[in-house]
Amino acid sequence: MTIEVDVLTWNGSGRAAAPSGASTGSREVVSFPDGGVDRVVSEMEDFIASELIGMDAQDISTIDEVLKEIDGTDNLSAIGGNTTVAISMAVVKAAASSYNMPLYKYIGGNLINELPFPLGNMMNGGAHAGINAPDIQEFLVVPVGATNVGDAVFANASVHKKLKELIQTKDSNFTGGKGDEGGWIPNITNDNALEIQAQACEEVGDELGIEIRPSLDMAASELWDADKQKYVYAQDGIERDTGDQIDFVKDIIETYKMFYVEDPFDESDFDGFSQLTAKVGNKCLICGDDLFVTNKDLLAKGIEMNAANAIIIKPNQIGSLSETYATVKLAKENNIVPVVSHRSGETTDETIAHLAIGFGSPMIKTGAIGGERIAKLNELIRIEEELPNPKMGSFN
Ligand code: 2PG
Ligand code: MG
Repeated sequence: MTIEVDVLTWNGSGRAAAPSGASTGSREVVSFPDGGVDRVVSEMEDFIASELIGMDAQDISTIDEVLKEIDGTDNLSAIGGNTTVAISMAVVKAAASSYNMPLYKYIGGNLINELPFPLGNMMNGGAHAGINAPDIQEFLVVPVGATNVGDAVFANASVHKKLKELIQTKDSNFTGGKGDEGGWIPNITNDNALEIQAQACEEVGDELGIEIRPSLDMAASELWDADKQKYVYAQDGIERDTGDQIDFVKDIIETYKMFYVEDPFDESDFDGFSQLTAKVGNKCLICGDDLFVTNKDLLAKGIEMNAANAIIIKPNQIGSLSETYATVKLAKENNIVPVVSHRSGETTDETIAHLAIGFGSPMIKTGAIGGERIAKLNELIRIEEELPNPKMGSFN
């Protein structure tokens, strides 16, 4: 279920819809109140709208504050973070449209010209797939050698296609099934998946003449068993304590030259993150998603502990665009790479493509295949076409 919001100004309009997650972090704001979308729409719409009508769409921080006051809870559980974030995004889009400006320019300024590398989802496991799939949630790739977004998007789609053939060589029963984000769901071990992921990157990279690097979202909170104090890899029949997990992830990063690894530890294990980042943070992006949930205070803790060098940015984890921006700003001030991201449950809303560019995020995580993912990728390509002097973002 989702909610779509329309905001009108006297000379403009904005529309935005909220996404939803399957492997959510426990410290995210609450998506919807009891009663869900229906309750928000039937009981709250008039009330919320009547508070906002007449406010200045340019003043997003005040509007976001008012939404929090209307809600009145710490975690937006009264009206829902998906409600507030959809309003917040629609307001900013309406403000941009009132100036006759695209959203990315309204946020990032007239001189903005850097585009994000798309982090493409190739194979799914864990909470984004069914039983018998790998335990690791997302096998991803980044076409780091691409010189434009169009080529980058094509490279990701090509790896996805190549992987179908490679999966068939390992899993003779493979039916072509896909997971929540359009990645294939193979019935193979984590090791086999890592091997064919690397092979596909190399083969397609050679064919296209573009360096493509493998990456992962381990979504390790989903693997963590608090009673056992172990990460449980059901597909492989292996359990790892935190020390084993550090060695395991470090080994994967080194063996496969991973470009990016997200959530290699449970969402409460800042210390595990710090230890891994100290060991391999100079050669791989170690990214916190459930760890930070786009929350500035949690990021501040992570910065203090050197827990990560990248952060996933999902506006609906925190419930407003102004707080999302505050987190991005803190990340950039501290050389933490902000990676604007979709959710597993997406709509065709293309707002995050504009946010990634406007925020100066060098990477966007928005899948590779499927209409709701392509909506964002196509928007990036359109923006690239309209920029006078586009170039790919940089990770420094
Ligand atoms: C993640 C996301 C998106 P979800 O874990 O990073 O890939 O999944 O939206 O289910 O949290
Ligand atoms: Mg994640």
